[in-house]
Amino acid sequence: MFILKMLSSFRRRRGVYFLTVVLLWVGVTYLMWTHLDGEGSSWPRIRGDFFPREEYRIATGRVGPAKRHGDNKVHKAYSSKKAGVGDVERNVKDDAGNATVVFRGDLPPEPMPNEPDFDVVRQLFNITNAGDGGKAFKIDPQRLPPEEQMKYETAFRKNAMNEYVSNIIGVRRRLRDPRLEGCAERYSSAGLPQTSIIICFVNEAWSTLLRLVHSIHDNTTPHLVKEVILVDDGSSWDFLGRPLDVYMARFPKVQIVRATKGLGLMVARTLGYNYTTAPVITFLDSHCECFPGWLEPLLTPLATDPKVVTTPCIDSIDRNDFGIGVGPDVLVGVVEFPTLQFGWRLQPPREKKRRKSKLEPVRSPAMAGGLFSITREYFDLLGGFDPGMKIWGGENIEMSFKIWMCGGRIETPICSRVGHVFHSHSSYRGLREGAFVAGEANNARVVEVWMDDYKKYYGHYRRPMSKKRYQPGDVSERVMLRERIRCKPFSWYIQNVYPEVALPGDGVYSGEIRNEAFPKKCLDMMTSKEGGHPAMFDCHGQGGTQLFDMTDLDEIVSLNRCLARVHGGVSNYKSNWASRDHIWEYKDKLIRRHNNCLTVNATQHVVMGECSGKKSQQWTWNYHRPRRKTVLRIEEM
Ligand code: UD2
Ligand code: MN
Repeated sequence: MFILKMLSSFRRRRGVYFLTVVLLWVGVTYLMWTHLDGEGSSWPRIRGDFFPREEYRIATGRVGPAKRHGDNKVHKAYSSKKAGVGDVERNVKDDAGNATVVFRGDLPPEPMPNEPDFDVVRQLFNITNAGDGGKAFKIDPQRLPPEEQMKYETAFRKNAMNEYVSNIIGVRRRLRDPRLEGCAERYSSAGLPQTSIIICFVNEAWSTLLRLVHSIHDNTTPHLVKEVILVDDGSSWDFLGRPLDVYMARFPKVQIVRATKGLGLMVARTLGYNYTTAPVITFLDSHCECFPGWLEPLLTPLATDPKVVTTPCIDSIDRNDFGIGVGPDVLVGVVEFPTLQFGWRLQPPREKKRRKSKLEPVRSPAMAGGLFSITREYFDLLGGFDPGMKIWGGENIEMSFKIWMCGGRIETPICSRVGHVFHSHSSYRGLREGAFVAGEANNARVVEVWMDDYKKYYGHYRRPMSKKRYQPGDVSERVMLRERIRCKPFSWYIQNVYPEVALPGDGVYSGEIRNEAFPKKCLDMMTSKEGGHPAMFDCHGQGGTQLFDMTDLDEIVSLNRCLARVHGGVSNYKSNWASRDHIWEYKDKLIRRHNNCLTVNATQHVVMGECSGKKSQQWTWNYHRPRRKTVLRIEEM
């Protein structure tokens, strides 16, 4: 009875059911077409016209006038469509008061400034698959017609990199897999914590910024990324406003947070951080490209130890042709003295011995600062970035010191690779007045809070004439933070994390080096320019190029340059911790390597000569201290 009733009612409503089924089918097909790509990614399909073939670039539809940055409606909250965002909003701390979140619309991007005229460019160069795989794309700008040459030059000047070529390569390119053999098997995405990715930018070129976001989309296991937060730190370029919102609408995980005024990179990152919800935070500069498999190795150590901070291997994207040079596998990040600048070295013998295989992560005393993953737990414990720091510089050194001193460590899983454009200069320097002074003040804050009695090794602290370059401001809160979380002293850091350091004036042997045959003269590095030759010079007692330190690794260093034996002579080279040409023995006044001794010859040039013990081979230093037992020397390996 019941079934008969059902059947008759179905017959009556047949038309309605049929229509519903058809509509459903059309809807599902449409959704599948627009939202799934072939690989079953849960991220939306990217329009076909964004594939890295030449044709797509002219196919991008740009219709109607784009609104100018600033005309768009600005709201103080996210669209309610985003689940859970309300909670995040409520958690936002004070500095979020400087932020606005812009609703997305569907306006296409306006033509970019300095965009190449592809009809012209295509006739002159083969631009098909330009830059594909991460390859370089070179063009000779002399062959361009004058108006294109003008764009080429303007774009370079404004971005401190070759934006014109970057635009030809386009907003999306495939990248080869540069990882060492064994990397793919070593890491799995199962059981890893999710990360929020924070990318701060100020006046970044359209193509570099978008290529980064596309590379994240293309080369990341989707479920590992909770959200990607783009923080616009007060850009003034129109296309980074509404057109960027429109473009990013295709990535549901991308959120744009805009500072209403320039905050400087540390505060901007903190602002972005206040919008994150994942247990791990990953920071990237706005001109990076992520290689396949980059994220798992960064997250893996954090899953079991919340105090590990990981940084990828940073490969250099050439600012002229955008070729990504995959660098040596193992580089170690350090902080240089007396400048407190960041630098790279090869791994010292101690680290080489600790690592049991070539795939094992390498530990660094310091990190470059732009690209790293950290657990929310440790980031909070460390007090995040110092809110007293402005614009640019120093924050990476502060992070590095406190990560180690407060119980954690910095390591680079060498299977994680990310490209980064190293600019010819910082393009926002013009935009952010006082960037240079700010960097020095930031350094001074690091020195005051973290370096204890090692302060004196920072150049601007030591030299009274540069007092105005040492303006830490009020650091009391940061000092209290350090006490509260009971971080170790700086001497511990030097002894255990960075014992190979060359602190000017603190070497195993240190001071001026005089030669027995020329008692009024001092050994002088003469120049810090690489390849320069040391010479004998009147002693001036001012340190600088006449202050030499023998490190615990047995290098002889002045002004951050190592005395090196090259082609039978002596020159200065960037210290690297691994080259045997930089290693010396100092014994019985002779500075020697096997049977060759540092010698002043008849024409008073500093050369290498066979050791005989004659006066012109006898050298004396002013100071001597015991060796650090934590250093492993090349000879001891
Ligand atoms: C390095 C780091 C960078 C940062 C800096 C020291 C790498 C590869 N890069 O210099 O992340 O640690 O050393 O401070 O490790 N930005 C803002 N607001 C500003 C200034 C900059 O958002 O006021 C952005 C900028 O758009 C970029 C990022 O911050 O995405 C870093 O600036 P950079 O690329 O000029 O720094 P870089 O790579 O020379
Ligand atoms: Mn950068």
